[in-house]
Amino acid sequence: MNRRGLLRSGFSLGTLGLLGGCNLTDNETVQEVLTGVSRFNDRVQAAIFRQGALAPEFPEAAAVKDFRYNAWYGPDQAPVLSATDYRLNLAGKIANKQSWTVEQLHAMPQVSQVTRHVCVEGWSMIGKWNGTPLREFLLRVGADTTARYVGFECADGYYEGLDMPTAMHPQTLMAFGLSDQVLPAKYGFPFKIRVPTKLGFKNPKYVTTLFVTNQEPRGFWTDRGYNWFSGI
Ligand SMILES: Nc1nc2c(c(=O)[nH]1)N[C@H]1C(S)=C(S)[C@@H](COP(=O)(O)O)O[C@H]1N2
Ligand SMILES: [Mo]
Repeated sequence: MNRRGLLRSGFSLGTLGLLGGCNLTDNETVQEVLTGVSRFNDRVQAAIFRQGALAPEFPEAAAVKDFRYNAWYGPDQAPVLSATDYRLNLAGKIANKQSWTVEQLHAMPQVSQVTRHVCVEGWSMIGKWNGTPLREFLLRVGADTTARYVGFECADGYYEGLDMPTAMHPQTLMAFGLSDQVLPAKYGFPFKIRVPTKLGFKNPKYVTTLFVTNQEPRGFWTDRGYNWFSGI
């Protein structure tokens, strides 16, 4: 049995075993037990995180030009941030908390990446993103990279967090471009955190605040029942 299969069966057997001992009509108890198992699952996944394992990259021709949009509201409601007034706010365990303009962000060295975005809702798509490795940015602003997490707040009220190994992962980008164009508003202008080793919902768009912390940041969809770790 491979590791995934083992985890899966451990999960379901453990869940059944735990549920056997409580009143199955008591919805809240069931929910609490399941949430507890899910949190345990997060810790197991973090423990087996293969440091440095890379998400597959694809030839440029595999990237779609018309990328799919997703959020809990339509593309017309997506926040449109001003290229001149926007500021990225920094908070928490960061030495230089001066805010950043779009111009300053765009001036950082950039790389490109053709990777697959996988949404938990059951679709995936290969896209090409341009951006700066988040790692470079964190080092530039003097982030305490011995802290455990990096958290994000977004212009639409969305929020997410990454464990530090994922934030420092070479493929985790502050993506400023999609399909060789400046990242359009609905895809996250001025940037989206592109994390090819994680599910789509751990890729926050239109980020307005970045913070470094030892307390696990909440996640918009994690608060609604999905696993916090959600990746490799
Ligand atoms: N700020 C913000 N970021 C977000 C979301 C959102 O609703 N708001 N949705 C997430 C989900 S579930 C997915 S699949 C991707 C979709 O990104 P795309 O519109 O670039 O395809 O953004 C993620 N980041
Ligand atoms: Mo998603």
